[in-house]
Amino acid sequence: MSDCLFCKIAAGEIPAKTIYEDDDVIAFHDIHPAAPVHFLLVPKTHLDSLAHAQTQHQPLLGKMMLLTSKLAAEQGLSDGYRTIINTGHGGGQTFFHLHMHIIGGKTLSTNIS
Ligand code: IU
Repeated sequence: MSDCLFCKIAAGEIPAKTIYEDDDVIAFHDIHPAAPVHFLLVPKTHLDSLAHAQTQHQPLLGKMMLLTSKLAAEQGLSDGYRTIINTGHGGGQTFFHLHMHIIGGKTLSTNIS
């Protein structure tokens, strides 16, 4: 999507603090970290949200899930981490290009609301 900032980051048109990139995904540090480590894992293809994913995206979504442990380990999250995908306005999503938050580096609350 031409006016999507995450698409522009994925295309290398806008800089980000990138920690990982391959043909399918890019991961970069969140500009407003909610914890000592907070990065986003973003598919390069534009999907507004998880609710827009279809069967054809299953391998991509699986890849993202499996990548979290590798990237979390590389960021020093040896004691664990949290993954969050906010979906839609009601789910707290504010930026409408699918992204997974990976958060850690402190003991996180067990309250997920
Ligand atoms: P949400 O799940 O849509 O609420 O999260 C959007 C996140 O994207 C939020 O944590 C922002 O700080 C983050 N973000 C960013 O890292 N870089 C940007 O240029 C923009 C948003 I716009």
